[in-house]
Amino acid sequence: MAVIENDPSIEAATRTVGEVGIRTAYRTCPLCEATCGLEITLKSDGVGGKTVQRIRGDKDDVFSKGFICPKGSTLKHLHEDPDRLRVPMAKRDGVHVEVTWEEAWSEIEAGLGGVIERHGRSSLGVYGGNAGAHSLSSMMYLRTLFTGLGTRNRYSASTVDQMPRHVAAGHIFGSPVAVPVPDLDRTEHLLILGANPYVSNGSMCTAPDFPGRIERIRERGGKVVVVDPRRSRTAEEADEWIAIRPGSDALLLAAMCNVLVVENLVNVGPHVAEYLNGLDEFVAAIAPFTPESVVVATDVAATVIRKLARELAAATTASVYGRIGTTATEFGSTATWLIDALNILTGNLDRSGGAMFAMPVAGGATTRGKPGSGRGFEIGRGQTRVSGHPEVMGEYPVGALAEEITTPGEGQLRAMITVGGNPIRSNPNSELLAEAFNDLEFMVSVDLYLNETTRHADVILPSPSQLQRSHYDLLLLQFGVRNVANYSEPVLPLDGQPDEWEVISKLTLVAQGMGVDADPALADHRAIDAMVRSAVRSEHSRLRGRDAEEILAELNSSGRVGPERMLDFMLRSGPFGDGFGAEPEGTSLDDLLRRPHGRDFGALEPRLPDILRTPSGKVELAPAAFINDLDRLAAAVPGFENQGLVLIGRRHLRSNNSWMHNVNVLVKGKPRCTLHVHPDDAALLGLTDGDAATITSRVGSVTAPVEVTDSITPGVVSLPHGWGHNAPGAQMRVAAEHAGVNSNILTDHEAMDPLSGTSVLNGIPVEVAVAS
Ligand SMILES: Nc1nc2c(c(=O)[nH]1)N[C@H]1C(S)=C(S)[C@@H](COP(=O)(O)OP(=O)(O)OC[C@H]3O[C@@H](n4cnc5c(=O)[nH]c(N)nc54)[C@H](O)[C@@H]3O)O[C@H]1N2
Ligand SMILES: Nc1nc2c(c(=O)[nH]1)N[C@H]1C(S)=C(S)[C@@H](COP(=O)(O)OP(=O)(O)OC[C@H]3O[C@@H](n4cnc5c(=O)[nH]c(N)nc54)[C@H](O)[C@@H]3O)O[C@H]1N2
Ligand code: SF4
Ligand SMILES: [Mo]
Repeated sequence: MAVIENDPSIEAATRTVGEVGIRTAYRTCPLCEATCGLEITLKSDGVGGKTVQRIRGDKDDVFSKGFICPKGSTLKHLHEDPDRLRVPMAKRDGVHVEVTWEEAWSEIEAGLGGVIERHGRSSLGVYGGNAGAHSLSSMMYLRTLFTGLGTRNRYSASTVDQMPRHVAAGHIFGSPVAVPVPDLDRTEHLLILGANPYVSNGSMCTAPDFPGRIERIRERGGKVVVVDPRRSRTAEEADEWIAIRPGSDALLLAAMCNVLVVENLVNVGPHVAEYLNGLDEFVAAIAPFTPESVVVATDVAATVIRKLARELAAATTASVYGRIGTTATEFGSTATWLIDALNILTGNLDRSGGAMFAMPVAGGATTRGKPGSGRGFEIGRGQTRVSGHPEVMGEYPVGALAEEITTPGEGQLRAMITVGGNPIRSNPNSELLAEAFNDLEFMVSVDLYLNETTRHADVILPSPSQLQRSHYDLLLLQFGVRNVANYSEPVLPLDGQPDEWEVISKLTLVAQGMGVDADPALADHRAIDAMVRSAVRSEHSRLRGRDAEEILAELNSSGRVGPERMLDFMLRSGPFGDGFGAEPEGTSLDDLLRRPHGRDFGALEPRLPDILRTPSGKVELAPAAFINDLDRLAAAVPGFENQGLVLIGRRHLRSNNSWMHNVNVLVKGKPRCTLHVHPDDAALLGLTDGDAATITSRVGSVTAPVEVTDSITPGVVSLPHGWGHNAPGAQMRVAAEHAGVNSNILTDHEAMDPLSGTSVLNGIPVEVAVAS
């Protein structure tokens, strides 16, 4: 990052206040999807070293305006955590020891090379974790790794998360990233299903201070309704909480659509009607789903279902929003389609106060290519070897990963690479997966820690800490509730460690067989060259017909390389960019460096029809995939009726999936990994608060302390995921003292939404008993 530090405009991003050696830096928090601006006070020791003194919300941040959660200030703790890896680790006789980068790369070359030689490239697998969505390096270079490996065996946390959201967007709008987000700042009615933004701070809807934005809906006389099997923090703050049986949201949503049709409340509006396909087919398909037909399955009264639909139709503007409680379920994709359908049928798609599309400042799939139509979306361009699960967005379901490793035959996975993920805690039936990982011939991880997953790796390559890296939310700002751009430069120096993009790039080159001396800079030069040349050739690019050499020369004149150079290109060629001279007021990396609090490009604006990439150039309301799935949905109704106890997940504000439990200020206090049980169920099961209960599912069993609470519906129990930090050989000392149990011992790798390959993490049949 030396190049960046020599840039004179850098000084604009930092200011020296009062006392000599104290400096304030501004950066976006990369920990969750809220993209909060942080104000970081740094103290230099006079001999080149810097320490973080304080981190608080940046009140001048154009998007977050000072909002911050308790995790944001712990970037300091993460950086200083003695357990965080700073040098590569290699396994010697089953124990990880520190090695030099040279040793690490040689071992990787020999290990991966050996597997490729013995079994071919189809024996390589790769898993990209959630941390990649929050890292500029990963966003820029992981795709090259994925393709460079020459294997189709790609897996990611998307199939334990938001893949149904992409599948719905893909079929309806033609692009899997054409994701409508609730226009939080202008809506008068917000219906939330299976999301708890007071705790998660929002997901697939980038909105710093989501809670404040919800409060303002109510302040301006609007209404907020939450559908959740738990009276979550968000439900508590809402006007209304509707308890629902886990996994049954698609039925509720179908019945709401049915009510709109039957009661003549459908009003698509002229703007969307012009581009709408499939309304008649949709209406016919939804006809059997009367409110009465779903009451027993959903546990929601028919009167309530009618009221939910009528209120949605009557609101001046409204938006329906669903998250993990709707996606990581058996009908995740179909439920997400029905959420979009409700927004369409009530005239709320693509209008102010409804469900709108962001215009990403750095561009993205929805700003590139021909506007208004495209090739559309398909899945199944490949199948998993063992069970024939279809490919979705270039990857396979994580539920299939273990069997792909353990089942012998042509194409059996023999080596794995994980980047920024902890699948041994986050994936279903993670014990089975752990056993499978033991069976691998070679494994490499890129991570910050020696944890439950990376302890299986032969070599672990550390990424620098969040504060040592630059940042731009390339992915999350595609789902923003405003069009915003914010670039953060590294706050602390790399201390001799390679940057994350260099690690990922070099790993790609070594895996490609280019040798340990391969220079990531060369690959980086080639990549930017290809990007620029393709843009000047593209019929639909702003740079069409421009001189590629001239643009490359201009990019290079800054001296930037790596993610910064690519980001500069994306910003300048993006929808708000300076177009390399065409639009002097437009943005660029230099522009953002002069604006350490970010640049706001305003509220969302309608994007139909340009955002569409369907072959028809229409919004497809009745894609065959979903219409056909309604039979499966109807057939599931009796199963809900005779259901025993089911398990769902939950999150805590002071936690972040599996990996921030080594920060003492976040984990101290009452244990959080508890089983929530309703008082009626507790009485039936003979459990009292604080007892240890054994929870058993088809695939596994864990014992956790019970927390009796009426915030959960009878018949449902809840355990958070990401715990169980007692794995031998892991090196997370604080986390080990607050180990908790791993809820994914209970989730079933075979249970998935067939349309997206997403695992069912909510609504797991379990038995609960007093621990013996
Ligand atoms: N039962 C159940 N299971 C779930 C869920 C649930 O609700 N219930 N939620 C699912 C969801 S939504 C998700 S996204 C997944 C997450 O699944 P994963 O992505 O597999 O797991 P995380 O816990 O997010 O682990 C992140 C990993 O990245 C590392 N890391 C952190 N920062 C960086 C970085 O900057 N660079 C690199 N290279 N590594 C870094 C951490 O040390 C950790 O090992 O879990 C899923 N699992
Ligand atoms: N503090 C914190 N913030 C996070 C994370 C974290 O671990 N901790 N993880 C981040 C990640 S990776 C993600 S993907 C997001 C997730 O963001 P959210 O989806 O908002 O996350 P959750 O808090 O798990 O909320 C899901 C809600 O769905 C409910 N639910 C469970 N099953 C069902 C069901 O069948 N139907 C309905 N209607 N509701 C159901 C649960 O009770 C829960 O309240 O959060 C992100 N932010
Ligand atoms: S909500 Fe918390 S963790 Fe998420 S970006 Fe903001 S400060 Fe960071
Ligand atoms: Mo997630």
